[in-house]
Parts: sequence; structure tokens; C-alpha cells
Amino acid sequence: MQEATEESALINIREKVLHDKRLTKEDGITLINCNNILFLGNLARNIKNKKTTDYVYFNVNRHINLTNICISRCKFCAFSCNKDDSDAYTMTVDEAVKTALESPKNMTELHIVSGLHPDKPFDYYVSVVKALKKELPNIHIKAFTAVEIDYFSKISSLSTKEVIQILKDAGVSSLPGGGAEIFNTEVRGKVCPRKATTKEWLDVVRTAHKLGLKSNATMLYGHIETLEDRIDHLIKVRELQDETGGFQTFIPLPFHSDNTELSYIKKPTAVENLKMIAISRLMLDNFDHIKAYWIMIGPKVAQLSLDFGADDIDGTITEEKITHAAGAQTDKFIEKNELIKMIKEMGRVPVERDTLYNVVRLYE
Ligand code: V47
Repeated sequence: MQEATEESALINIREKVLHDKRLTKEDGITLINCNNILFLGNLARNIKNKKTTDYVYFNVNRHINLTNICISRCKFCAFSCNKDDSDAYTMTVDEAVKTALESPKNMTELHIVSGLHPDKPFDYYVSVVKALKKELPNIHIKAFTAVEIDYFSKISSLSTKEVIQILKDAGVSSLPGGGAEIFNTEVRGKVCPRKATTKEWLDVVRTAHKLGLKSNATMLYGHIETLEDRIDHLIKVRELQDETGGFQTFIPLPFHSDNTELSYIKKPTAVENLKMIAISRLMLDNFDHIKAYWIMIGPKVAQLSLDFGADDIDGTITEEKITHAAGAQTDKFIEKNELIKMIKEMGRVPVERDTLYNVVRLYE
């Protein structure tokens, strides 16, 4: 009886999706409890194909983490440390520029996120951006999560709007999607009590979008949140996208627990990761792009996810620290040709993009 009810709920969901009707929270809960991953994959792939045809996007980018010293010390984070820890580091402006210059040929994007440093003033971050822009004027700087911007506002006594405007004038052209974690207040209070609240994260992003900066959104899943929390998170992101239209891509991030305070929790499985990609695609009907972050789900599952609704596999990265501190077994860097091969093997057309999804080159 229960099976028959579930089946009719899934048929109803399929009809809605195929007729471009928005899914409700209840639909989301049905999907996340559904173990028929081929059903989820088919439906999500259908939407991906409608939105971005055979194209699968990637870029040539480099991650830079200016400091790992962080006052937030979230329970899920293995990257952050205290000022007096032996592996603590903070780059000078010159070191940040030197790191950026050690980048792959034809790089189009620098992705910069850092810890919430107890002493560095907001001016330091502005100086880094200005120096990078001076040395690499054609590179798109995607920098600072909503959490960092909220923190800059608190340490500088400027409004978040002023902070964003100053960063934009210095050379920041979009925001990455990190720091969203999980929006459920109780869970957020347990895993990251000292960082921007859900409201603060959403407010900063809203302000950035209003100031003309695009951004991404993420969700960290597979820790202590419930399946319902995940669906609620997707709906909050969807509501803000209805309001601003400023999000480019959504990236579900599976929790890696090594060296964290939650190290007893096992990493989500491949099936769970594929399911989260598909459900993100189905719930986020107002997003053009869903990213399969190969660093966190692994290149093999990232490749499969192209049949589960993803249309972006991120970039070459060059040097990844956050997930590797938490036990990621993937490489820290991938060659562009490898990304192209992964996409082609799935019968798709690799599209090298810039951060704003302008086509740099098609590999047909
Ligand atoms: O904000 C931290 C998450 C995020 C762990 O915008 C962890 O294009 C798993 O946001 N296990 C940083 N995840 C990564 C990020 C990102 C990555 C790629 C592309 C983009 C984009 C954004 O990683 C953090 C946090 O949510 N995180 N610790 C961990 N142990």
C-alpha cells in the first residue's frame, strides 16, 4: 500500500517536472526518500538537457586561501586553525600575488576564500584584490563568501553594502557560494555557531546581487542535518533566486569528516551524491547550472553526475586545501584535457567557460 502511494507520488512529480511545474517541499521529501536513482537521474537529465542541451561546462581556475586562521572553528572544518597552531599561515599581499602567478596557462578565474582572521583588517583583503587585479587585469576574481563579507562588515563597522561596493571597486567580480552550510537554525547553531546566521548569509547575497554581482550557492550535507533540512535549504535558495535572479550555479557539497570534530560520521556514498545532484536540479527550477564538484565527489562520480542533472564540473582548481584537510582522496589539481576527456566520454560537448558562463571555447 505504502509502495503504491509512493509510486503515485513519483508519477505525479514526473508529470509536474515534465510540464515545468514547481515542486513543493512534500515533493522534495518524496524524492529524497526515493531509492530509484535511475528514475531521479532520468528526470533530472531531462531538465538539464532542456536548459543547457549537450553542453557541459568547466573552467581553468585556481583556488587561493589567504589564511587558515579562523575565529569560527566550525565543527565540520579541518582546514581552519588557531593563530598559534604550528600549521597556521597568512599570506602577505606579495605572497598572494606570487601564488596567483603560479597558475595554469590561460587561467580565467581566481577563486579566493579564507578563514575569519582575528587581526587582519578589511583593508588587507582590499589590498590583495587590488594587487591581483594590477598583476592579472584580465582574470575574473571570484572572492569572499557571504560569511566573510558579513565578517568584514563587523570588523570594519561598514555596512555589508559598503563592503561589497569597496570590494567590487577593487576588482571582485563575483562571489563564490561557500559558507551557506545548512540553513536550519538549530543545526547551524550546533555545527557553526560563530559564523554568519542563515539570515545574514541570505542578506549579504541579496545585497551583492542588487549591486550587480553574480554568486553561487552551496549546501553542506551528510553531517548532522536531516533529509528535510536539505529540502528546506534548497527551497530557501530557490526563494532568493526568485527575488534576485543573481545565482549562477548550485553546488551540493558532501561532508568529509577526517580531522574534524565530527570525525565519527562517514562520508556520503556515491549514490547519495548522485541523488543530491539530481534533487538539486529538480527542486531548483530557477537555476541554470548545477555543479558536480569533482574535488569532493571524485572524478568518477562527477562524470556519472552528468547523467543526473549536472552541467558543470568546476575547474582545474590547481591547489585545493579545504577538502584535503578533511581527508579527500582526490587529486588537488586536474589537467584541462582530463576534464575534456571526462565530459566527452559521457557523450557531451565540453565547453570551456569563464566565470559568468561566457563560452571561451567549445571542444566538439
Ligand atoms: O564553505 C568545509 C565546505 C566550502 C568541509 O562557488 C566542507 O564555485 C566538505 O564553497 N567537507 C568551500 N565540505 C567550498 C566551496 C566551493 C567549492 C567549489 C566551487 C565553489 C563555487 C564553492 O566547503 C565551505 C564549506 O561549506 N566545507 N569543510 C568538509 N570537511
